[in-house]
Amino acid sequence: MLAAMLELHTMVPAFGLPTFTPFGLKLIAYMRLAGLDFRVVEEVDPRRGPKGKFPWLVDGDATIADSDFVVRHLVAHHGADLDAGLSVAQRAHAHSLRRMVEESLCFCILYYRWLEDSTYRAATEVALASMARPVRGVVRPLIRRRILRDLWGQGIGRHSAAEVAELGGEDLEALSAGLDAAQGYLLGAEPTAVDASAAGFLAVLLYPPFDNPLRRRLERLPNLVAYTDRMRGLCFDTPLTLEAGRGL
Ligand SMILES: N[C@@H](CCC(=O)N[C@@H](CS)C(=O)NCC(=O)O)C(=O)O
Repeated sequence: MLAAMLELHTMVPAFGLPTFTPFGLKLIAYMRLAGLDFRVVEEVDPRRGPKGKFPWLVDGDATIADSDFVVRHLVAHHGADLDAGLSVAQRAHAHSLRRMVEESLCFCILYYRWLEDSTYRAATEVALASMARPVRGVVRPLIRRRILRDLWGQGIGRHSAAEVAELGGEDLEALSAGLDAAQGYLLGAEPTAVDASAAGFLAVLLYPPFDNPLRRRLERLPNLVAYTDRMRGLCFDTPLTLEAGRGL
C-alpha cells in the first residue's frame, strides 16, 4: 500500500531555490505541475540514497532513485503523466531535448560549479552549511576532487571555460529557438515533462550569483530568461513542506 504523502529527498535549498540540484528541481517542478501533494526532505549526504545521488523519492515502502525512474513511478502509480497529451513525434522530440539538457547542458553547468574556485567555495559553503566547519573543511576538497575526476572522465573537464560556453551555448540556443516555435512552453501551450527538466537546469544556471560565460549566454536570450522566470513562478516560488533529513 503506498502512503498518501510522497517524500522527495533532495539537496538543501540554496540561493532562493528550493533545492540546489537541478534533478531535484526537475522533480519539484514535475510534481507541482502534476498537482501532487508531497513534502521535501533536505539531505546533505547523497550516499543515503539508494544510488548515492540526489534526488530520491520515498513512497510508502518504496524508495525510487534517479529522477527518470521517479517520473516513471509517478506516472505508473499516481497517474501523473504530464506527457499524456503528446503525439508520438512530440514524445520523440521531448526525449531528445531532455537528453540534451540532462546529459549535455548538465555537464557544462557542473563544469563552472566545480572548476571555478570562487563558485566552488560559495556553492559548497551553502550546500554543506549544516556540517560542522572542521568536517566541512575536510569533506569539501574530497568531493571536489572526485567530481573533477568525473568531469575529466566524461570529457567536459578537458575543455577551456570558453569552449564549454560554446558547447552549452548551443544547447541554450536550441531551447530558445524551440520556445519561439512553440507557444509558451517547449512543446506547445501547456507545460510537459521536458519543461520540468529544463526549468531545473536553467534555474541553477540563472539564479545563483555566479558569473560565468555560459550564464552570460543565457542572459542574452531574453525568451529563455522570461521562460525560466515563468517556470520559477509556477514551480519554485511557492513554499514547500520541508523536513530536515540527516546530515553526515
Ligand atoms: N541521473 C540522475 C542524476 C542525479 C545526479 O547527478 N545528482 C547529483 C546532483 S546534481 C548528485 O547527487 N551528485 C552527488 C555526488 O555525485 O556525490 C537523476 O536523474 O537523478
